[in-house]
Amino acid sequence: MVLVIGVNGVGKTTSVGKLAGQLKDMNKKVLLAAADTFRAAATPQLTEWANRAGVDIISQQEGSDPAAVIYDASAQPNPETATF
Ligand SMILES: Nc1nc2c(ncn2[C@@H]2O[C@H](COP(=O)(O)OP(=O)(O)O)[C@@H](O)[C@H]2O)c(=O)[nH]1
Ligand SMILES: [Mg+2]
Repeated sequence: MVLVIGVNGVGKTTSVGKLAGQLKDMNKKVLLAAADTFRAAATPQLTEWANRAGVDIISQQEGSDPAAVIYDASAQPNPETATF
């Protein structure tokens, strides 16, 4: 599991998108968890990166509990999918 934390605008989402693509190229099974439920459009932005990289993403609606998103993602059946 990779947890990405940082202040607004430092490039977290971009870096996560790039990492997801690289890990996918390494034949890793990647699952993104969109736990920034606070900032407007954060989830659609990460979803676009997931689509570009061709990896799965778990998200909930804006304003939901970030911990619930992480819980959902960590509860996925295949432990190899646990890359955030
Ligand atoms: N020059 C440059 N810009 C970047 C880089 N990574 C992200 N950005 C830009 O910085 C802005 C914020 O990036 P974002 O990934 O949304 O940041 P987040 O708020 O931490 O998720 C966007 O306009 C990105 O295109 C980088 O490595 N170099
Ligand atoms: Mg972001």
